Amino acid sequence: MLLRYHNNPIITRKDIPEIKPHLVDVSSVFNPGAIKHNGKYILLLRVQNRGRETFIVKAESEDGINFKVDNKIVHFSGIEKLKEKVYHIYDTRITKIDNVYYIMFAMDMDDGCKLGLAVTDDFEDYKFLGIVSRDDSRNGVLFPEKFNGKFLRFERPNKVSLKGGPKTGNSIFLSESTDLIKWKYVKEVMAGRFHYWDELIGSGPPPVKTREGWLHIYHGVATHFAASNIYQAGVALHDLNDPGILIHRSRYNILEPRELYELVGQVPNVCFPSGIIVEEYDNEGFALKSSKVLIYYGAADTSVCLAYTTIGELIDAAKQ
Ligand code: BMA
Repeated sequence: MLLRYHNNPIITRKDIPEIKPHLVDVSSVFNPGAIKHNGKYILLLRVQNRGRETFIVKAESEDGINFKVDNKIVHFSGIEKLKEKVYHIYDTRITKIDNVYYIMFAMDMDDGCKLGLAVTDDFEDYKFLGIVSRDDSRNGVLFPEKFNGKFLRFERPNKVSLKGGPKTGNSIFLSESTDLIKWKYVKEVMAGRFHYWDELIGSGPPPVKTREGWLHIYHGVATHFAASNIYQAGVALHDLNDPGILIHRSRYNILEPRELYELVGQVPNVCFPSGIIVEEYDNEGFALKSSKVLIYYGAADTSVCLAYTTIGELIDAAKQ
């Protein structure tokens, strides 16, 4: 359903400049957060070196396709003050609220994976705001506006353990906060569909406001009785006033590993959508049905890819 860019992948390990001492001859680049800032397309890339250490690096583009990767590593200032050890920061999701950009990410710590939050207004200086989940959780995505004075997010508590693997999850929760730091669960909004394409699930990019509801792209994992984990993308629509209400959810995935760069790599069979850029909104802030949509995804935990669609097509897919 999504249309792949014909020259995928758009960013590979070869596009990452040498940033000594950490990034030399890197292994992979994938799962980027995405947003438009001052007319430019910005990606926050997840880059892994041969020590399996993870770094976030910014890339910038005029057209959303040809990206120039920065020659410095993003530093979330203040994070160095944490007493706990942070092993990895990864899978950034970017949301603009009131003219600043919030970046939510996963943090691998000794007591599991936590959600972390940082803020920037220029993609030059980033401030770490804190660890923002008590439980083991991943795939935190902020809504771009407040609801009755409260911030909302979807997140995916990690409560399921795959054989031999880390904790993962099969349900997405809505959570709320007044200060962005302390969060509480409101309710479970979506559960994995056992035996189908989305047995385990987690949000993809942050939700998009449309006239028909909040458009929510998510990833689903088919586990094939532990034989193989296939990561695909799907789409759902949630009530505009109460995103805890799921209105529609795609029966079929909208993107699945088919191309060689998705089927083969450091982790095979992965399409992991993490960034979305919607080109046109109306003057009340709703994405236009006719608007072009760019979806950035990690392919096989190895490279960054791009796929196109429109808001109208995503809505139709959610209703199928
Ligand atoms: C998930 C996350 C993603 C990754 C995917 C496939 O659990 O760790 O970052 O892309 O697995 O390995």
